[in-house]
Amino acid sequence: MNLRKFLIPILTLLLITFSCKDDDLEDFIAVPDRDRDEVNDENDAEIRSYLDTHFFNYEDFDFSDATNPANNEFIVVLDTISADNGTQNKTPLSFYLENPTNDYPKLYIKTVVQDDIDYNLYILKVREGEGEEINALDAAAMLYSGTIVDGSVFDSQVNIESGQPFNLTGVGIVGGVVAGFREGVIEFKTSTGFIENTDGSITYKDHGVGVVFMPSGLGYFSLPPIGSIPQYSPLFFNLKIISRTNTDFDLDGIPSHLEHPDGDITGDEDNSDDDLLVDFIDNDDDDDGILTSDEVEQKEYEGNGINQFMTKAEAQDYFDNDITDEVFISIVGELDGTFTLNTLIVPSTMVNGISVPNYLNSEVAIELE
Ligand SMILES: [Ca+2]
Ligand SMILES: [Ca+2]
Ligand SMILES: [Ca+2]
Ligand SMILES: [Ca+2]
Repeated sequence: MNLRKFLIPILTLLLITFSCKDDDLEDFIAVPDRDRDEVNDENDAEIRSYLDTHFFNYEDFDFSDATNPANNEFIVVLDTISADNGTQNKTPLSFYLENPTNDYPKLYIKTVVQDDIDYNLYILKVREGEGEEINALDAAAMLYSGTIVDGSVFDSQVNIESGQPFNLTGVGIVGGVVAGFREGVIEFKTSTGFIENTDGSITYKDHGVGVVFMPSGLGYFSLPPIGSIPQYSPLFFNLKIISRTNTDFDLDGIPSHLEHPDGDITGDEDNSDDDLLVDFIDNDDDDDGILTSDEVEQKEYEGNGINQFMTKAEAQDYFDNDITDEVFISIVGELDGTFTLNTLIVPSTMVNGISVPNYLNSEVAIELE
């Protein structure tokens, strides 16, 4: 689970730094990081060359009917185009990049800005997924394998039951994932559920399937985890996106993704009181001295309470369009087949003709019972 360990090299570096004598320290510092722009240009060329010379097993996927159950078992396999193995007539990956259509498969570039550099993140989308959209502040569960350009695998998760969902964004000492991974994952949607097979195993259905090709600037750059990733190496992640869950880093009852409506997790736009903490890590968003969790009411309905809704989407739709101040938060399935519906009552007050939640209005400081 190397993705979670990306903080460890930094920690190791600090330990080395602080345990070195002055002479050693000079030696150590004598190898500065390479220039990020220069590395990015090299990495991008390397990825483009890979896309020109490799194909994927597109013949094994039914693009005429993406929800064909047979597609649920599909795993992307990348291979070299070569006369030696009889694949000289295969369509290179770069074909989809250069000939964009509305049909799948798609290969496109997502520009991700980090360290003042516009990085090219290449997204191969075999199937987008039929389930829920994923937010950058969510936790997400997925099957994946991570490889470097020569195809060697440095990390993988092949069994969803054995894995915990990843926080896509790190907060404080809780590590997230590398930026390229997060920005790739949120391009897909989740599964719509699973099928229980006769042998008791589970097959997820209609999940997002694809590959993310990232330059090292969106990966580990000069500090890969100890193991098989060279410094400055582009990374490829082969993904099957299964599910998403809310996070609530500041424990104020408002899911993190509802606290950054503009979607920019690094900007200061989502900081209602303009203090040092953006809303999703601020437990008193309007700085009125009353915790956000005391200005909203968390509600939970079990069993019969949600019988009127057949799906999450129906429940969400109901509360989104409801005239009350009740907001849909989540439906959590239990092992016994029952569900718990979580909502929030968000009292609000009219300000200049607009309804503003009390937890975002420092003029209204009413602590709920
Ligand atoms: Ca929160
Ligand atoms: Ca704040
Ligand atoms: Ca908050
Ligand atoms: Ca408050």
